[in-house]
Amino acid sequence: MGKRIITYGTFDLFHIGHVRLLKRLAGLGGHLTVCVSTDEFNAIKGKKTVIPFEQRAEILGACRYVDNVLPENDWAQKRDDIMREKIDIFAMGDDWSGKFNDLSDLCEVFYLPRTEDISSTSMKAFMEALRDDQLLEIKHLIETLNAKASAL
Ligand code: C2G
Repeated sequence: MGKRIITYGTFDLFHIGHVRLLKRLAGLGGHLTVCVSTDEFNAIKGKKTVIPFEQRAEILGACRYVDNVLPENDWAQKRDDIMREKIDIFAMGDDWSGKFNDLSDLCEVFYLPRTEDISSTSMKAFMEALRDDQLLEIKHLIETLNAKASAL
């Protein structure tokens, strides 16, 4: 019976950084629970997501490294979750390093290195940029067509 692990996050635009974290966490023990931030909680975190909670939770449930998916509704639920789920290890990416050490009376607390050069935020920015490029291309096309039309 391996150790029981728990982690928390938004997991918007599921990407390789998320996969690598979950794979490493699954390697630490025998059972991985992921608590996914609800849309309401993300509003509290000041995070705007692209993918709604139900789909983010379903995507995580389909991940081979994940055994259980729970909603994360607020900052304060971690202690109750750890006790109820009989968690041995709480782990997060190291952008949270030190932030949850108060949980160390309940379980081991680990922070794992983030995957560089990928984030939901950068993916959103890339998509926004693409949209601007496309708009610019359409604008030039319209100007060309207008120029041709007025030359007729
Ligand atoms: N992560 C990572 N590498 C990345 C991006 C994210 O390892 N390139 C990790 C983060 O460190 C985090 C997890 O993936 O452990 C989920 O990241 P987010 O969805 O950004 O989670 P966040 O919004 O930070 O929410 O109560 C804790 C919060 O809910 C964490």
